Amino acid sequence: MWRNVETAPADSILGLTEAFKNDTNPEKVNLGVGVYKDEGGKTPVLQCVKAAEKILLEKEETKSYLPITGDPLYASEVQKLLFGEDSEVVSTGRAVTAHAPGGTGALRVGAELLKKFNPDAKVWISSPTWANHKGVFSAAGFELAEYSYYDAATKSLDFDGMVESLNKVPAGDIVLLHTCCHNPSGVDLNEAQWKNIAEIGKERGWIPFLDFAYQGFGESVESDRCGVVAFAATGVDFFVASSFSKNFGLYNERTGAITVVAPNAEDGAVAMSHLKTSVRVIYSNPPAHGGLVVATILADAELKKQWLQELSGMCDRIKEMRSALVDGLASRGVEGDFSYITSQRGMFSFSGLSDDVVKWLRDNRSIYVVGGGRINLAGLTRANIDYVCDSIAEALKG
Ligand code: PLP
Ligand code: TYF
Repeated sequence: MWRNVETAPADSILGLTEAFKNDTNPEKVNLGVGVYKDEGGKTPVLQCVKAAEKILLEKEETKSYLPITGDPLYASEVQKLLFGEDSEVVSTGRAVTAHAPGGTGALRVGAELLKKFNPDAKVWISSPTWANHKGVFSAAGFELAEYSYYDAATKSLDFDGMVESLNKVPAGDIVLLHTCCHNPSGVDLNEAQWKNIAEIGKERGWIPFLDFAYQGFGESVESDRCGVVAFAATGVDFFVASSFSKNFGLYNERTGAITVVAPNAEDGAVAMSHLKTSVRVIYSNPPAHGGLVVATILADAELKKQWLQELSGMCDRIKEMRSALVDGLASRGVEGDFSYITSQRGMFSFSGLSDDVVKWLRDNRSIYVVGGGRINLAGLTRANIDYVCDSIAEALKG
């Protein structure tokens, strides 16, 4: 069967991780894959997760199937986190939520549902975007188009270009938006800009699909949700794909959620019925553990407090590394203004490093950066920052 089939290309980011693992240089640094690392270079299990797991181990009585859409407590806690405890979206019941296997699973289930009822729509993605967005929506049968987002010249948001593009998106098409901590650029919209974009969406009649993979990694869980709140305020239909891989450190537990927001609870119930049908034929029902951990933490005031502290600890460490990188380059006399690195948010920064420099860093210093110059700031530590700054300074001297 496979004799005449060409080998598929490997995922470029995961391929970089493989190459890093095989590198024997003791000074090697992985600034590639989007995984949080602590000051010791480890991706830790959060203390609140350990505590919740202890409770679950004691309490667990069965491994029987969860409902198709997962644990109901998980769905309700996810909604409160997404929209805020007092949101009318939560109290009116016009949003429906299903546990999906990771943010990727949530995007794919949402895509299936949209394809069913909007088969001719195009999906508009930001230029640039996370590579797997193209993969997921193409796999669901959608044609893709790009809207302006990042301005490489100013290393900031091209808001005027974005507005111009989104004003031209036809009604019924789907617009995929990164709610915060844009991957790969680290460049986000502010609250006023979100309100503006939400109004355009309402006026033009396109369907917003919000990818929310980094809630709490920008500023706080509250301020990072301002895009979600802006779309909620318009009353239109929209979709949200949540991921708890990063903010709960539950990467391998495949913990995410797809939330469909409808104008009223009756429409929401119809959406939910079709969401169930889609899930049923893809994976039938979700894995339990990650969802139960998240629900246990969010429903318990003490554990939630602990989680928020740990989350802001991760966020603060990344911010510290952003400043250390900018200062380190300046103190080595590297030409150019790198201050944009401290204005970008989340785990990533488009560093502005060329592909030649990226290759030089890998070949000569065992520093792994994704092609295009995306740096995962969480890969930096106080122990490796000088080595990285020295290496970049040398690479840029040419
Ligand atoms: N969306 C974006 C923008 C991401 O960066 C990621 C992960 O890196 C995801 C979705 C998917 O996350 P998960 O690992 O939960 O599938
Ligand atoms: O670094 C990134 O952008 C992601 C990370 O199943 C990732 O590609 C890796 C594996 C995976 C999901 C996300």
